[in-house]
Amino acid sequence: MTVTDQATGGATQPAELRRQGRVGVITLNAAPVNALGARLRAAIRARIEEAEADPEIGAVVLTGAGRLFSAGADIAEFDGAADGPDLGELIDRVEDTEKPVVAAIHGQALGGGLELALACHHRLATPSAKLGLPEVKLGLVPGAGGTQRLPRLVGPRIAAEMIVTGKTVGAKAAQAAGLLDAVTAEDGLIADAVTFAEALLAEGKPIRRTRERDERLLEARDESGLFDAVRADNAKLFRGFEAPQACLDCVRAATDLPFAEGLAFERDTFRRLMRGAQSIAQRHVFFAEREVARIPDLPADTPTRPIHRVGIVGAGLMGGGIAMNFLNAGIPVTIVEAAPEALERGLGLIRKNYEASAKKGRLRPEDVTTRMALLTDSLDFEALAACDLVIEAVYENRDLKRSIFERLDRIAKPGAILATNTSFLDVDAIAAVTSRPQDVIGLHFFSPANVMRLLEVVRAEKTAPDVVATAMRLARTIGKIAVQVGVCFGFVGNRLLDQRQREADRLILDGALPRDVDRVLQGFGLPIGPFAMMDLVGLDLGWSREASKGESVRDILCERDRRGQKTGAGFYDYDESRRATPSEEAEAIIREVAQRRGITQRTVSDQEILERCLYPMVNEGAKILAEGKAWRASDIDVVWINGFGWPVYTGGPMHWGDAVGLPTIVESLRRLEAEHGPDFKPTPLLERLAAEGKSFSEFDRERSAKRG
Ligand code: 3H9
Repeated sequence: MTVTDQATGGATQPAELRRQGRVGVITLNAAPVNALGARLRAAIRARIEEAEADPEIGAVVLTGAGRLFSAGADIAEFDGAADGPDLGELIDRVEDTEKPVVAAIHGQALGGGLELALACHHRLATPSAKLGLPEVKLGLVPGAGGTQRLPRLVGPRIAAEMIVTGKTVGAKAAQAAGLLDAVTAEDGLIADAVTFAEALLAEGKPIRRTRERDERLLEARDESGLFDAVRADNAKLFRGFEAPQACLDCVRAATDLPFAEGLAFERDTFRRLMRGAQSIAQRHVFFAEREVARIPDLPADTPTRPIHRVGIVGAGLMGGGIAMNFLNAGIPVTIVEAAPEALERGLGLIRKNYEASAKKGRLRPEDVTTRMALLTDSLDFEALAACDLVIEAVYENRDLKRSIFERLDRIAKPGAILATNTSFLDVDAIAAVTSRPQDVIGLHFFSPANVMRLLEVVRAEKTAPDVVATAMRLARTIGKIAVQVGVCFGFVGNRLLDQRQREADRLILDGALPRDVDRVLQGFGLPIGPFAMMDLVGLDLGWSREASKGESVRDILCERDRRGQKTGAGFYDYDESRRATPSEEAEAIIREVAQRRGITQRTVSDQEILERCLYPMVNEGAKILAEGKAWRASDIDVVWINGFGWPVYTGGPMHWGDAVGLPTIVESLRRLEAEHGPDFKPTPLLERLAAEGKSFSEFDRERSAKRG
């Protein structure tokens, strides 16, 4: 029986104390990730007090059960008033313990989990362990002493870098930096930690508390400009986000203030950020990205089909990018093209991409060889017969895609999944040309497919549940975040994009300049404005001179060979290094088209640009929900954050809509409808939620409760 069992009469505890000789081993045991919620905090405190009171115990080892040490504070608690001991107080209490405490880390020690370890008197970890303070990704600073203790162990520069980026470090690097005392054997963590604790007892040295160590802090005083340098090195992370600067300020406080004052500064900063809109949005995204994997009508034990080989039809930019995802995950790929030159070009591009990664040190040269060796190319469609999943990735043409599916139906082995990478087309209609619509699904990758995290899993009317489950599982294997969507024009991502594009196109006729629209949307936090985006993609995508009526701005730009960056001109002019400047010619074309259409141009305010571009997206999201094409509003947020770079600190279009206030959006849409027509008509669901004073997140909660 453990010491805890004796104390609790055998009931399972979230933290247990077991004695090994003179060492008390406290094990955190709160599946799945040992999040430091109220019960676990209370249990750790109780076990520490028991160990301290037990005369048989001379030293303590603190470790985690399951696959990791601890994922940190329980994020779900942040929205309410937390019970039990405050995490910061508990961590201070651990540091105060009169017997040496050794943290024994495996898997991961993240956020509050690492902060707990920092307050232990010594730290050991397995070689595969990862340590980090990722709070910044939740719009927070570490709030339980991490910004004060970490610089004392590793110095302010490494600490600032870790805290501002939220990146984890491996055990070896952590040891080199001074964060770990030693790296243990992979399988002998507890035994090594107990031996380490026994040695401490034998040595009888005084306890070494992190808060009392300040030798590494002097570095910041010696290295002026250290914090500016960290900011400059990570400039991208600071754009629009509040937390990274707050993280730097806290580490600076560690170097400038006595420990207790630095700690107080950190706690105030943490509390301020936790209540702020950015952290609320980023926490929403954290949970939304996990919720999205749960498909309400698909039980968790739905069987999946084995995928040993993937076939890809089309070796273009998209097909090649898709292939790389599977090769990276060690899954063999057969890629098929119709013409030898196209196949050659496609393979060359894949190799070039890998070689570029190797050059940048992101890939070992031998990995390039291994990955390319998994790739089989062919000009013969029959080569796809052995594949368990075939993804069609040819250009967006209904008849072409249908004919490919007719051929696949004849060739593919029974049970093979047949997927289309269409962005807009009707997957039901594609499935209907086969004799096995239950095996057909849409897998909509986003360009560049080897980089973008989003995958829309388009479930057609007859797609079998195990096909959907397989797609969701596979997405995880290749590192994508999959969102299950229903069949409709543009699915979720492009359907919202269409709304924005329509308004952007109208706004420039009304008098806004392309650079105004781009500036406002970039200022909002989107990575690129709609016109710069069109120039980047190419204005002639889906345009042909023969079909051009020369009526729209785009038609005329294309006719004048202003097809975007590749021709050195589009909505903007470009120099040799593709730097954009406003274009007189493009602006004259816009004025000309406006005049022809009888539009009197006027000054358009930034607020009008924002509302006209973004409110219809929220409205369309509501329509998608009402039609059941997405399971949750938060799924739509996940699509736009991961597929289009919507700023995560606003939580996605639907969460942002909630933050603006649905009644405000409805009121503006009604006004815009009166001024500009029915495209702005608020959808009934949006009107209802606004009238009932509800938000999309309440809508999600209610829908989920109804489903049970
Ligand atoms: C913090 O520590 C603040 C302190 O500085 C100060 C406080 C005063 N809390 O991701 P997974 C859930 S802030 C609550 O699918 P994986 C997660 O929702 C925290 N729940 O697994 C999921 O639940 P469900 C700083 C959490 O193997 C389940 O666990 N720490 C937490 O792909 C499995 O998660 C972080 O930011 C949590 N802290 O990845 C680390 N963590 O099954 C956040 C996880 O119901 N966590 N859950 O959907 C992670 O990065 C990943 O979850 C981890 C595992 C790498 C640990």
